[in-house]
Order: sequence, then structure tokens, then C-alpha cells
Amino acid sequence: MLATPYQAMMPSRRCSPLIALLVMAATGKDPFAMPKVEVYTTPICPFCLRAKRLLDSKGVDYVEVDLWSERARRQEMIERANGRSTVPQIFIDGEGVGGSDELFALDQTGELDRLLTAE
Ligand SMILES: N[C@@H](CCC(=O)N[C@@H](CS)C(=O)NCC(=O)O)C(=O)O
Repeated sequence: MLATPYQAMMPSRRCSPLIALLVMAATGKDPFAMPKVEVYTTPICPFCLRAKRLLDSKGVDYVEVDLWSERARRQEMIERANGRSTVPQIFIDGEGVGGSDELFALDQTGELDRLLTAE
């Protein structure tokens, strides 16, 4: 059984094509048109793990930028996040949503599912 509104609206690519067609017919939306989610992380960061677990639990695909592997991109993250330098920094369709605490706060209000299903 699908657990969250996000999963109900956006079946993963592992789901049956029939389910995807039914969602498309019912909503008029392409169930595979997922927003681009980017997460800047470091490998030993509990807040990063927490944020990634939440996204994983929703079946969200995301691009992870490991700042230990890609050190030069730390400045890019700071600029995109308006000066915030902690990890994680999470972006949904280019918009910064903050770190792990902010991601969980958005989830509490239902706003995260809305952002993840917005066209
Ligand atoms: N409230 C922030 C806390 C993030 C945080 O403190 N991250 C640590 C790593 S786990 C950090 O970036 N420390 C500073 C640094 O590594 O430069 C969140 O929820 O994302």
C-alpha cells in the first residue's frame, strides 16, 4: 500500500506502468515528471544522513554533491544557499529549502510533499 501522498502521486520508476497510467489519467500529470532535488553533503554528517533517509523514505531521486569529493563546490553551495555553509543544503527545483531541520519541518506541515509533486 502506498504510504504517503507523495508516493500516491508519484509512483517510483519501479512501479507498474499501469499504476503510472492510472495516475496520469486521474491527475493529468506525468507521474515521472519528478522535481530535481539536490543535496550537498559530507560523508560523516548525521544531519545529511537524516535528510537523505527522509528523501529515501519518500522514494525521491536526488543528486548528491559530496563536498569531500568535490571540494570546489562548497563555495557554489554557500552562494546558492545565501551564505549558509552547513551541510546538508537541499534544493528542490533550484530553490533552497535549507538543511535537515528545515526539510523535516516542511514535511511536518505537508509542504514537502507539495513541493515534491509541484509541476
Ligand atoms: N540545523 C542544521 C545543522 C547542520 C549541521 O550542523 N551540519 C554540520 C555537519 S553534520 C555542519 O555542517 N557543520 C559545519 C561544517 O561542517 O562546516 C541542519 O538541520 O541541517
